[in-house]
Amino acid sequence: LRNLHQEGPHLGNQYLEDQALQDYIKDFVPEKILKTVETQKKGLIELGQAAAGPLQAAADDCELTPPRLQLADAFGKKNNQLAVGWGWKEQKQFAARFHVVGSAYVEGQGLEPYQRFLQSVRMFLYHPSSGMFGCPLAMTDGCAYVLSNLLKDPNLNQKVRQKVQKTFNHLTSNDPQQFWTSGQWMTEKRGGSDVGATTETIAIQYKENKFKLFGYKFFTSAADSEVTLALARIIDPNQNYSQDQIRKLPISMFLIKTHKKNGELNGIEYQSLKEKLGTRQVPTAELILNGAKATLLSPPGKGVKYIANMLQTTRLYNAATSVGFMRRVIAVCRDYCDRRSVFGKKLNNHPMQIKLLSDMEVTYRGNLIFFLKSSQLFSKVQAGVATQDEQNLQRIGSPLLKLFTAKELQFISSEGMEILGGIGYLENSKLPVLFRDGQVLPIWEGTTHVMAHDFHRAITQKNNPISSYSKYITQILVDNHGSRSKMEENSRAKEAIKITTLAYNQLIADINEIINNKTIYQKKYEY
Ligand code: MFK
Ligand code: FAD
Repeated sequence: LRNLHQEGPHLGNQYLEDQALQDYIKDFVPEKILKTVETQKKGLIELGQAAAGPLQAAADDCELTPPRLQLADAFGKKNNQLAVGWGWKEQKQFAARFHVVGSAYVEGQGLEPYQRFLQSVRMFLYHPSSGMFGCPLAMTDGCAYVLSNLLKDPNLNQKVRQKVQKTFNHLTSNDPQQFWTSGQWMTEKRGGSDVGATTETIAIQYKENKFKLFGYKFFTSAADSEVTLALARIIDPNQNYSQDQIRKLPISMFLIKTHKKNGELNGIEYQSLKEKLGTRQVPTAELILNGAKATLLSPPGKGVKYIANMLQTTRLYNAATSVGFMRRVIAVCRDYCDRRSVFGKKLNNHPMQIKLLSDMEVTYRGNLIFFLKSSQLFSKVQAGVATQDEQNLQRIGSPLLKLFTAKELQFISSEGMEILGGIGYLENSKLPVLFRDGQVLPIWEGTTHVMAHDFHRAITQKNNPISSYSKYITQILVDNHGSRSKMEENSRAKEAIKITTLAYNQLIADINEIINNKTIYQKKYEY
């Protein structure tokens, strides 16, 4: 009896096993380019294989060896050390070697309109085996995107340009020794959604474009990053301000290098690491800025507008994580149902189980199409080849994609655990990690309600916004129909088209409700 056991699910090549992904991306990228990106060294096929093997092993270590903070040594000497495990360090090396961030910025190969799109597929494959290293990568890419836009400005101060260029090169490097990550320090003790009202960090100038920052950042994920973008209010040190007056000063955006040349922290003191439901692999710290030297990057008072480019990028990563997690849960569940027999037949022959798996697959496919379409629009915007209409659609679609994919994941990650029965509830089935980590996706990078308001902000800025938005949805459906002839043979795929259509119609209705009644988003999709 001791040797009896159930056959556990197997994880195969996460690119080659995903037929829906392979079918859909053909609609976005010319065949020749796709073939190259699939088969080249460190390409999609190799990444799909790593995600099922060595990368997952490093992710397991990230979970088993969470970061630790040591504020002082045994003798009481302050040392402010943040220690991370082998898996976390390995993830950083891997991300550089597999060009997870850098591939979005390759120039001169004529691939620019597809570059961000193909990089999105990379991050989609990477995230479920990343041990949440996808979090620092999101902010790294977000920072790189902000810096790349600054570099386009011919009037950028020469010294600042050099700093920006050097940092950009590190953030996008494919060399593990050169690769840096970035943080995003916005949230403070009084909150994270309404940063315009809650930011209390102040900045005092000491040289041209150079400031010292003082404040308390309440949530700083990837506290081990080499650089960060941070928000603060510039004050005149010769003036006396009340707290209320400070809160009314405009916000600016700064770049901070977290360590000095001698390895000491740059005016930064860690206070504690957060104890979290999930994302326990990620060092999320509370920290004090006590004279951290920083470079002003935005025009004074334009901090929120300038950091918004970071938000656009991180929200795409958020969606990649949500949809990537959906796919991973489904891969585990489908394989398990192919192996496990109950009441005289395989699980995948029980009608109720088929129905549930189909619902999950259909949800995944709808979200995948939405994600790919949004990535394509972002790709065109970044490459500077998007029409005005496409730019509008990208801006409008970004908050919707983030809120929609994160919410839909919760259904799949919960049902997925039940599909494996009691085993699905066990830590080493790995489904609880996805369940816990996935629960943060609707909250950080802007909650669902904040995304609904952002959508409203975007749509009211555009001319004739509703028709533009409807066109966006229609386009997603039309793209889906592009693969229809292939899909029609398959009844599950037919159902996918039907239900995806229903879901998007419902989404339009929700959006109309937001616009007309100024109410907030509520989930009510009737599948
Ligand atoms: C693994 C998965 C990847 C994710 C990893 C993430 C790890 C990190 C986790 C974090 O959570 S980091 C912190 C994230 N914080 C947020 O997402 C903040 C959420 N709150 C918002 O997004 C609020 O809407 C916002 C702070 C932007 C509101 O601030 P304001 O000051 O009330 O903004 P306002 O006045 O509406 O807009 C200021 C300017 O920015 C406007 O431009 P103009 O000056 O030209 O008029 C806006 O149009 C522009 N703007 C605002 N949101 C924008 C935007 N532009 C483009 N895109 C947007 N989303
Ligand atoms: P609040 O803004 O107080 O929101 C509370 C509730 O009010 C929510 O339900 C929200 O939806 C709702 N609400 C807010 N505004 C409205 C509105 N206008 N209409 C209707 N409802 C509304 N921040 C960083 O800056 N850097 C980081 O690295 C970082 N890492 C994080 C890591 C983790 C694990 C977590 C959980 C958070 C992290 N954050 C980080 C903070 C995160 O961005 C914020 O928690 C998030 O943006 C929400 O802000 P809040 O917590 O202040 O909630």
